[in-house]
Amino acid sequence: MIWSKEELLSRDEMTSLQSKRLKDTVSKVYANVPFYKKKFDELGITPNDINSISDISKLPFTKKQDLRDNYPFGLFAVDNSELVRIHSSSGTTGKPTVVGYTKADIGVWAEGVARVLSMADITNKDIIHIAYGYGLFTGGLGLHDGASLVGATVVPSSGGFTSRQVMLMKDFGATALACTPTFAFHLLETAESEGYDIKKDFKLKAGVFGAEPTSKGFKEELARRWNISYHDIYGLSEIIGPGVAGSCKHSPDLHIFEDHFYPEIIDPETLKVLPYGEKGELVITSLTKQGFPIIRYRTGDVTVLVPQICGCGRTQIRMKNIMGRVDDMLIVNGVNVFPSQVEHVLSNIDEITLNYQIIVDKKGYLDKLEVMVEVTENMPMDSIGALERVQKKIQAELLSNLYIHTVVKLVEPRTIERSQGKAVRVIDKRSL
Ligand code: DLL
Repeated sequence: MIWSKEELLSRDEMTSLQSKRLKDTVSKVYANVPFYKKKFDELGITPNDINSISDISKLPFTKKQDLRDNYPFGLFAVDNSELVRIHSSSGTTGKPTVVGYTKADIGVWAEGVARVLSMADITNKDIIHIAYGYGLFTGGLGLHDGASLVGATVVPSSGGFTSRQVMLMKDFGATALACTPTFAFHLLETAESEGYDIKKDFKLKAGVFGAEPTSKGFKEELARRWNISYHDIYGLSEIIGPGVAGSCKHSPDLHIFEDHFYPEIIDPETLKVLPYGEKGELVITSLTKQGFPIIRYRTGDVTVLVPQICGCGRTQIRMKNIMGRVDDMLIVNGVNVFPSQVEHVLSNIDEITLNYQIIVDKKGYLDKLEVMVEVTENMPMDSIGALERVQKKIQAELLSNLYIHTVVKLVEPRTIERSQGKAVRVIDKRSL
Protein backbone atom coordinates (compact mmCIF):
# COMPACT_ATOMS: atom_id res chain seq x y z
CA MET A 1 0.00 0.00 0.00
CA ILE A 2 1.24 3.52 -0.83
CA TRP A 3 0.73 5.92 2.06
CA SER A 4 1.21 9.41 0.52
CA LYS A 5 0.49 10.87 -2.90
CA GLU A 6 3.94 12.55 -2.82
CA GLU A 7 5.48 9.11 -3.27
CA LEU A 8 4.08 9.11 -6.81
CA LEU A 9 4.98 12.62 -8.06
CA SER A 10 6.47 13.04 -11.51
CA ARG A 11 10.06 14.34 -11.64
CA ASP A 12 8.89 17.81 -12.66
CA GLU A 13 6.37 17.96 -9.82
CA MET A 14 8.99 16.79 -7.34
CA THR A 15 11.58 19.33 -8.54
CA SER A 16 9.16 22.20 -8.24
CA LEU A 17 8.03 21.10 -4.76
CA GLN A 18 11.64 20.70 -3.62
CA SER A 19 12.61 24.10 -5.05
CA LYS A 20 9.81 25.87 -3.23
CA ARG A 21 10.55 24.07 0.02
CA LEU A 22 14.30 24.70 -0.19
CA LYS A 23 13.69 28.44 -0.65
CA ASP A 24 11.42 28.48 2.41
CA THR A 25 13.94 26.54 4.50
CA VAL A 26 16.86 28.76 3.50
CA SER A 27 14.91 31.93 4.32
CA LYS A 28 13.93 30.49 7.67
CA VAL A 29 17.43 29.48 8.76
CA TYR A 30 18.94 32.75 7.52
CA ALA A 31 16.47 34.75 9.56
CA ASN A 32 16.41 32.60 12.70
CA VAL A 33 19.66 30.67 13.14
CA PRO A 34 22.76 32.86 13.63
CA PHE A 35 25.03 29.90 12.80
CA TYR A 36 23.61 29.70 9.25
CA LYS A 37 23.50 33.48 8.76
CA LYS A 38 27.19 33.67 9.59
CA LYS A 39 28.07 30.79 7.25
CA PHE A 40 26.01 32.26 4.38
CA ASP A 41 27.53 35.71 4.94
CA GLU A 42 31.03 34.24 4.84
CA LEU A 43 30.24 32.66 1.46
CA GLY A 44 28.60 35.87 0.23
CA ILE A 45 25.19 34.27 -0.35
CA THR A 46 21.71 35.32 0.71
CA PRO A 47 18.36 33.55 0.42
CA ASN A 48 17.80 35.47 -2.84
CA ASP A 49 20.53 33.39 -4.46
CA ILE A 50 18.53 30.21 -3.92
CA ASN A 51 15.80 29.94 -6.55
CA SER A 52 15.63 26.26 -7.33
CA ILE A 53 16.77 22.97 -5.90
CA SER A 54 19.79 22.97 -8.23
CA ASP A 55 21.10 26.01 -6.33
CA ILE A 56 21.63 23.75 -3.33
CA SER A 57 25.27 23.28 -4.31
CA LYS A 58 25.89 26.94 -3.37
CA LEU A 59 25.05 26.18 0.26
CA PRO A 60 27.56 25.17 2.94
CA PHE A 61 27.71 21.71 4.52
CA THR A 62 26.76 21.05 8.13
CA LYS A 63 28.61 18.49 10.25
CA LYS A 64 28.04 16.71 13.55
CA GLN A 65 30.65 18.97 15.15
CA ASP A 66 28.47 22.00 14.30
CA LEU A 67 25.70 20.49 16.43
CA ARG A 68 28.14 19.92 19.28
CA ASP A 69 29.52 23.46 18.99
CA ASN A 70 25.99 24.85 19.26
CA TYR A 71 24.93 22.58 22.14
CA PRO A 72 22.21 22.36 23.26
CA PHE A 73 19.68 24.54 21.36
CA GLY A 74 21.84 26.86 19.22
CA LEU A 75 20.65 25.47 15.86
CA PHE A 76 16.93 25.58 16.64
CA ALA A 77 14.91 27.90 14.39
CA VAL A 78 11.86 28.43 16.61
CA ASP A 79 11.13 29.65 20.08
CA ASN A 80 11.13 26.93 22.77
CA SER A 81 7.39 27.50 23.23
CA GLU A 82 6.83 25.90 19.80
CA LEU A 83 8.85 22.77 20.56
CA VAL A 84 7.00 19.66 21.72
CA ARG A 85 9.86 17.14 21.89
CA ILE A 86 13.63 16.89 22.29
CA HIS A 87 15.72 13.89 21.31
CA SER A 88 19.42 13.38 21.61
CA SER A 89 22.15 11.14 20.22
CA SER A 90 23.67 8.28 22.08
CA GLY A 91 27.25 9.56 21.64
CA THR A 92 29.54 8.04 24.23
CA THR A 93 32.06 10.86 24.53
CA GLY A 94 31.65 14.62 24.90
CA LYS A 95 28.39 16.47 24.55
CA PRO A 96 25.54 14.69 22.82
CA THR A 97 23.83 16.12 19.75
CA VAL A 98 20.40 17.53 20.49
CA VAL A 99 17.43 17.86 18.13
CA GLY A 100 14.04 19.53 18.64
CA TYR A 101 10.61 19.01 17.06
CA THR A 102 7.53 21.18 16.66
CA LYS A 103 4.10 19.58 16.42
CA ALA A 104 4.34 19.77 12.62
CA ASP A 105 7.76 18.06 12.71
CA ILE A 106 6.34 15.17 14.73
CA GLY A 107 3.65 14.90 12.03
CA VAL A 108 6.23 14.72 9.21
CA TRP A 109 8.21 12.16 11.18
CA ALA A 110 5.20 9.94 11.83
CA GLU A 111 4.29 10.16 8.15
CA GLY A 112 7.78 9.02 7.08
CA VAL A 113 7.54 5.99 9.37
CA ALA A 114 3.96 5.32 8.20
CA ARG A 115 5.21 5.25 4.60
CA VAL A 116 7.74 2.53 5.49
CA LEU A 117 5.20 0.53 7.50
CA SER A 118 2.86 0.73 4.51
CA MET A 119 5.63 -0.70 2.32
CA ALA A 120 5.48 -3.71 4.67
CA ASP A 121 1.65 -3.76 4.37
CA ILE A 122 1.28 -2.98 8.06
CA THR A 123 -2.22 -1.60 8.76
CA ASN A 124 -4.75 -1.28 11.57
CA LYS A 125 -5.15 -5.06 11.46
CA ASP A 126 -1.59 -5.61 12.68
CA ILE A 127 0.06 -5.94 16.07
CA ILE A 128 3.53 -4.42 15.97
CA HIS A 129 6.09 -5.35 18.60
CA ILE A 130 8.46 -2.37 18.92
CA ALA A 131 11.76 -3.35 20.52
CA TYR A 132 13.77 -0.28 19.59
CA GLY A 133 14.82 1.60 22.71
CA TYR A 134 12.30 4.16 23.92
CA GLY A 135 13.75 7.37 25.32
CA LEU A 136 16.17 9.91 23.93
CA PHE A 137 17.04 7.52 21.06
CA THR A 138 14.62 8.16 18.18
CA GLY A 139 13.96 4.49 17.38
CA GLY A 140 11.24 3.63 19.90
CA LEU A 141 9.11 6.76 19.84
CA GLY A 142 9.63 7.25 16.09
CA LEU A 143 8.28 3.82 15.24
CA HIS A 144 5.59 4.26 17.87
CA ASP A 145 4.14 7.44 16.33
CA GLY A 146 4.26 6.02 12.80
CA ALA A 147 2.59 2.78 13.86
CA SER A 148 -0.10 4.73 15.71
CA LEU A 149 -0.70 6.77 12.56
CA VAL A 150 -1.37 3.65 10.48
CA GLY A 151 -3.60 2.42 13.31
CA ALA A 152 -1.64 -0.71 14.19
CA THR A 153 -1.79 -2.05 17.74
CA VAL A 154 1.52 -1.12 19.32
CA VAL A 155 3.33 -3.26 21.87
CA PRO A 156 5.92 -0.74 23.15
CA SER A 157 8.32 -3.25 24.65
CA SER A 158 11.57 -1.28 24.16
CA GLY A 159 14.91 -3.13 24.66
CA GLY A 160 16.02 -5.81 27.14
CA PHE A 161 14.25 -8.81 28.75
CA THR A 162 14.73 -10.92 25.64
CA SER A 163 13.00 -14.13 26.85
CA ARG A 164 10.02 -12.16 28.06
CA GLN A 165 9.78 -10.32 24.75
CA VAL A 166 9.76 -13.62 22.86
CA MET A 167 6.95 -14.88 25.09
CA LEU A 168 4.90 -11.71 24.51
CA MET A 169 5.45 -11.81 20.77
CA LYS A 170 4.00 -15.30 20.72
CA ASP A 171 1.18 -14.75 23.25
CA PHE A 172 0.00 -11.43 21.75
CA GLY A 173 0.32 -12.77 18.21
CA ALA A 174 2.59 -9.97 16.93
CA THR A 175 2.41 -9.75 13.14
CA ALA A 176 5.24 -7.22 12.78
CA LEU A 177 8.53 -6.69 14.56
CA ALA A 178 10.49 -3.44 14.67
CA CYS A 179 14.00 -3.37 16.18
CA THR A 180 17.66 -3.38 15.16
CA PRO A 181 18.65 -6.33 12.95
CA THR A 182 21.04 -7.59 15.64
CA PHE A 183 18.32 -7.57 18.28
CA ALA A 184 15.94 -9.36 15.88
CA PHE A 185 18.64 -12.00 15.50
CA HIS A 186 19.05 -12.25 19.26
CA LEU A 187 15.27 -12.67 19.68
CA LEU A 188 15.35 -15.40 17.04
CA GLU A 189 18.20 -17.32 18.69
CA THR A 190 16.50 -17.00 22.07
CA ALA A 191 13.20 -18.29 20.68
CA GLU A 192 14.97 -21.22 19.02
CA SER A 193 17.00 -22.13 22.10
CA GLU A 194 13.88 -22.04 24.27
CA GLY A 195 12.24 -24.58 22.02
CA TYR A 196 9.70 -22.41 20.18
CA ASP A 197 8.71 -23.49 16.69
CA ILE A 198 9.27 -20.29 14.71
CA LYS A 199 6.77 -21.08 11.94
CA LYS A 200 4.02 -22.49 14.16
CA ASP A 201 4.30 -20.37 17.30
CA PHE A 202 4.62 -16.91 15.78
CA LYS A 203 2.38 -14.94 13.42
CA LEU A 204 5.07 -12.54 12.25
CA LYS A 205 4.86 -11.52 8.60
CA ALA A 206 7.11 -8.46 8.43
CA GLY A 207 10.14 -6.94 10.09
CA VAL A 208 11.02 -3.23 9.99
CA PHE A 209 14.70 -3.15 10.79
CA GLY A 210 17.31 -0.40 10.82
CA ALA A 211 19.58 1.86 12.87
CA GLU A 212 22.80 0.02 11.96
CA PRO A 213 24.62 -1.06 8.79
CA THR A 214 23.69 -4.65 7.92
CA SER A 215 24.88 -6.85 5.08
CA LYS A 216 22.64 -8.39 2.43
CA GLY A 217 23.51 -11.87 3.73
CA PHE A 218 22.49 -11.01 7.30
CA LYS A 219 19.18 -9.56 6.09
CA GLU A 220 18.42 -12.62 3.98
CA GLU A 221 19.18 -14.99 6.83
CA LEU A 222 17.02 -13.01 9.27
CA ALA A 223 14.10 -12.92 6.82
CA ARG A 224 14.38 -16.63 6.07
CA ARG A 225 14.69 -17.81 9.66
CA TRP A 226 11.91 -15.56 11.02
CA ASN A 227 9.90 -16.37 7.88
CA ILE A 228 9.08 -12.69 7.24
CA SER A 229 9.54 -9.99 4.64
CA TYR A 230 12.46 -7.70 5.57
CA HIS A 231 11.97 -3.95 5.34
CA ASP A 232 14.87 -1.64 5.86
CA ILE A 233 14.13 1.62 7.65
CA TYR A 234 16.76 4.35 7.55
CA GLY A 235 17.14 7.61 9.37
CA LEU A 236 19.22 9.60 11.80
CA SER A 237 18.32 11.86 14.65
CA GLU A 238 19.96 14.92 13.07
CA ILE A 239 17.57 14.63 10.11
CA ILE A 240 14.44 13.50 11.99
CA GLY A 241 14.94 9.89 13.18
CA PRO A 242 13.76 6.68 11.47
CA GLY A 243 11.56 7.23 8.41
CA VAL A 244 13.88 9.17 6.10
CA ALA A 245 13.87 6.17 3.72
CA GLY A 246 12.63 2.60 3.60
CA SER A 247 12.49 -0.48 1.39
CA CYS A 248 9.36 -1.93 -0.20
CA LYS A 249 8.55 -5.48 -1.33
CA HIS A 250 10.04 -5.12 -4.80
CA SER A 251 13.68 -4.48 -4.02
CA PRO A 252 16.07 -4.05 -1.10
CA ASP A 253 16.91 -0.49 -2.25
CA LEU A 254 15.46 2.22 -0.01
CA HIS A 255 13.02 4.88 -1.24
CA ILE A 256 14.15 8.25 0.08
CA PHE A 257 11.31 10.59 1.03
CA GLU A 258 12.81 13.39 -1.02
CA ASP A 259 9.78 15.66 -0.71
CA HIS A 260 11.01 16.18 2.88
CA PHE A 261 14.69 15.14 2.77
CA TYR A 262 16.79 16.09 -0.24
CA PRO A 263 19.68 13.64 -0.86
CA GLU A 264 23.06 14.20 -2.49
CA ILE A 265 26.15 11.99 -2.69
CA ILE A 266 29.55 13.60 -2.26
CA ASP A 267 33.13 12.47 -2.33
CA PRO A 268 34.08 12.81 1.36
CA GLU A 269 37.61 13.90 0.46
CA THR A 270 37.02 16.51 -2.26
CA LEU A 271 33.42 17.36 -1.18
CA LYS A 272 32.41 17.29 -4.88
CA VAL A 273 28.85 16.19 -5.64
CA LEU A 274 28.92 12.82 -7.43
CA PRO A 275 26.56 11.69 -10.20
CA TYR A 276 23.88 9.05 -9.61
CA GLY A 277 25.31 5.55 -9.42
CA GLU A 278 28.59 6.59 -7.79
CA LYS A 279 29.40 5.55 -4.27
CA GLY A 280 30.05 8.25 -1.68
CA GLU A 281 28.83 9.99 1.46
CA LEU A 282 25.13 10.74 1.75
CA VAL A 283 24.30 14.39 2.41
CA ILE A 284 20.74 15.38 3.35
CA THR A 285 18.91 18.72 3.52
CA SER A 286 15.61 18.91 5.38
CA LEU A 287 12.96 20.65 3.27
CA THR A 288 10.01 20.92 5.67
CA LYS A 289 11.37 20.86 9.20
CA GLN A 290 10.46 23.77 11.46
CA GLY A 291 12.17 23.26 14.82
CA PHE A 292 15.55 22.07 13.67
CA PRO A 293 15.98 22.58 9.91
CA ILE A 294 19.32 21.34 8.64
CA ILE A 295 21.24 22.25 5.51
CA ARG A 296 23.42 19.76 3.61
CA TYR A 297 24.10 17.55 6.60
CA ARG A 298 26.99 15.15 6.10
CA THR A 299 25.51 11.90 7.39
CA GLY A 300 28.78 9.95 7.27
CA ASP A 301 26.86 7.07 5.65
CA VAL A 302 28.20 5.51 2.47
CA THR A 303 25.78 4.56 -0.29
CA VAL A 304 24.80 5.01 -3.95
CA LEU A 305 21.71 6.79 -5.33
CA VAL A 306 19.54 4.81 -7.75
CA PRO A 307 17.37 7.01 -10.02
CA GLN A 308 15.52 4.17 -11.82
CA ILE A 309 11.83 3.96 -10.87
CA CYS A 310 10.96 0.96 -8.71
CA GLY A 311 8.57 -1.82 -9.71
CA CYS A 312 6.24 -0.78 -6.88
CA GLY A 313 5.40 2.44 -8.75
CA ARG A 314 6.88 4.87 -6.23
CA THR A 315 8.80 7.53 -8.11
CA GLN A 316 11.07 8.85 -5.38
CA ILE A 317 14.80 8.33 -5.71
CA ARG A 318 16.25 5.27 -4.00
CA MET A 319 19.55 4.44 -2.36
CA LYS A 320 21.39 1.15 -1.98
CA ASN A 321 21.81 -0.53 1.37
CA ILE A 322 24.13 1.60 3.54
CA MET A 323 27.59 0.01 3.27
CA GLY A 324 28.84 1.55 6.47
CA ARG A 325 29.97 4.89 7.83
CA VAL A 326 32.85 6.86 6.37
CA ASP A 327 34.48 6.74 9.81
CA ASP A 328 33.85 2.98 10.24
CA MET A 329 35.73 2.07 7.12
CA LEU A 330 38.76 0.06 8.15
CA ILE A 331 42.01 0.57 6.32
CA VAL A 332 43.94 -2.63 6.86
CA ASN A 333 47.42 -2.57 5.40
CA GLY A 334 46.14 -0.11 2.81
CA VAL A 335 43.04 -2.09 1.81
CA ASN A 336 39.68 -0.40 2.47
CA VAL A 337 37.05 -2.63 3.98
CA PHE A 338 33.68 -2.05 5.61
CA PRO A 339 32.59 -4.38 8.45
CA SER A 340 29.39 -5.11 6.48
CA GLN A 341 31.51 -6.58 3.65
CA VAL A 342 33.16 -8.98 6.10
CA GLU A 343 29.69 -9.85 7.42
CA HIS A 344 28.45 -10.61 3.92
CA VAL A 345 31.31 -13.06 3.32
CA LEU A 346 30.65 -14.76 6.69
CA SER A 347 26.95 -15.11 5.84
CA ASN A 348 27.84 -17.50 3.02
CA ILE A 349 29.64 -20.00 5.25
CA ASP A 350 27.43 -22.74 6.68
CA GLU A 351 29.45 -23.84 9.70
CA ILE A 352 29.39 -20.46 11.46
CA THR A 353 26.76 -18.06 12.81
CA LEU A 354 26.46 -14.31 12.27
CA ASN A 355 27.65 -13.56 15.78
CA TYR A 356 31.09 -12.15 15.17
CA GLN A 357 33.52 -9.44 16.11
CA ILE A 358 36.35 -7.85 14.15
CA ILE A 359 39.46 -6.96 16.09
CA VAL A 360 42.12 -4.80 14.43
CA ASP A 361 45.54 -4.42 15.97
CA LYS A 362 49.14 -3.72 15.02
CA LYS A 363 51.79 -6.41 14.69
CA GLY A 364 55.10 -4.62 14.19
CA TYR A 365 54.51 -2.25 11.28
CA LEU A 366 51.62 -4.29 9.90
CA ASP A 367 47.92 -4.21 10.73
CA LYS A 368 46.45 -7.47 11.95
CA LEU A 369 42.77 -8.19 11.42
CA GLU A 370 41.21 -10.92 13.52
CA VAL A 371 37.71 -12.22 12.93
CA MET A 372 36.24 -13.93 15.96
CA VAL A 373 33.10 -15.83 15.09
CA GLU A 374 30.79 -18.32 16.79
CA VAL A 375 30.33 -21.70 15.17
CA THR A 376 26.90 -23.32 14.83
CA GLU A 377 25.60 -25.73 17.50
CA ASN A 378 26.43 -28.83 15.46
CA MET A 379 30.08 -27.96 14.86
CA PRO A 380 32.38 -30.38 16.76
CA MET A 381 34.59 -28.07 18.85
CA ASP A 382 36.82 -31.02 19.83
CA SER A 383 37.76 -31.84 16.25
CA ILE A 384 40.88 -29.82 15.47
CA GLY A 385 40.78 -30.97 11.85
CA ALA A 386 37.20 -29.78 11.33
CA LEU A 387 37.91 -26.42 12.96
CA GLU A 388 41.03 -25.87 10.87
CA ARG A 389 39.11 -26.63 7.68
CA VAL A 390 36.49 -23.99 8.53
CA GLN A 391 39.13 -21.46 9.57
CA LYS A 392 40.96 -21.92 6.26
CA LYS A 393 37.73 -21.65 4.31
CA ILE A 394 36.84 -18.32 5.96
CA GLN A 395 40.37 -16.99 5.44
CA ALA A 396 40.31 -17.96 1.77
CA GLU A 397 36.89 -16.36 1.18
CA LEU A 398 37.93 -13.10 2.88
CA LEU A 399 41.12 -13.03 0.87
CA SER A 400 39.50 -13.67 -2.49
CA ASN A 401 36.51 -11.36 -1.92
CA LEU A 402 38.04 -8.48 0.03
CA TYR A 403 41.81 -8.94 -0.52
CA ILE A 404 42.51 -9.01 3.20
CA HIS A 405 44.59 -11.48 5.19
CA THR A 406 42.89 -12.42 8.43
CA VAL A 407 43.38 -14.47 11.53
CA VAL A 408 40.18 -16.42 12.18
CA LYS A 409 39.24 -17.50 15.69
CA LEU A 410 36.30 -19.88 16.04
CA VAL A 411 34.50 -19.75 19.37
CA GLU A 412 31.71 -21.75 21.02
CA PRO A 413 28.08 -20.76 20.37
CA ARG A 414 26.72 -18.01 22.64
CA THR A 415 30.05 -16.70 23.85
CA ILE A 416 30.11 -13.30 22.10
CA GLU A 417 28.13 -10.68 23.99
CA ARG A 418 24.70 -9.92 22.47
CA SER A 419 23.50 -6.37 21.86
CA GLN A 420 20.10 -5.00 22.86
CA GLY A 421 20.41 -2.15 20.39
CA LYS A 422 23.11 -1.30 17.87
CA ALA A 423 25.81 -3.98 17.74
CA VAL A 424 29.47 -3.30 18.47
CA ARG A 425 31.17 -5.30 15.73
CA VAL A 426 34.60 -3.70 15.54
CA ILE A 427 37.28 -3.23 18.14
CA ASP A 428 40.10 -1.17 16.67
CA LYS A 429 42.95 -1.44 19.12
CA ARG A 430 45.16 0.71 16.88
CA SER A 431 43.25 3.78 17.97
CA LEU A 432 43.25 2.96 21.69
O1 DLL B 1 19.50 5.08 14.35
C1 DLL B 1 17.46 6.25 13.80
C2 DLL B 1 16.80 4.96 13.49
C3 DLL B 1 16.09 4.30 14.46
C4 DLL B 1 16.84 4.44 12.20
C5 DLL B 1 15.42 3.13 14.17
C6 DLL B 1 16.17 3.27 11.89
C7 DLL B 1 15.48 2.62 12.88
P1 DLL B 1 20.87 7.62 15.14
O2 DLL B 1 21.02 6.95 16.46
O3 DLL B 1 21.04 9.08 15.04
O4 DLL B 1 19.44 7.35 14.56
O5 DLL B 1 21.89 6.88 14.18
C8 DLL B 1 21.91 7.18 12.81
O6 DLL B 1 22.47 4.90 12.19
O7 DLL B 1 23.71 7.66 10.30
C9 DLL B 1 23.45 5.23 10.08
O8 DLL B 1 24.84 5.15 10.24
C10 DLL B 1 22.78 4.21 10.98
N1 DLL B 1 21.53 3.73 10.36
C11 DLL B 1 20.27 4.11 10.61
N2 DLL B 1 19.41 3.39 9.87
C12 DLL B 1 20.14 2.55 9.11
C13 DLL B 1 19.85 1.56 8.13
C14 DLL B 1 18.89 6.14 14.27
N3 DLL B 1 18.61 1.25 7.78
C15 DLL B 1 22.88 6.27 12.09
N4 DLL B 1 20.89 0.92 7.56
C16 DLL B 1 22.91 6.55 10.61
C17 DLL B 1 22.14 1.19 7.89
C18 DLL B 1 21.50 2.78 9.42
N5 DLL B 1 22.48 2.10 8.81
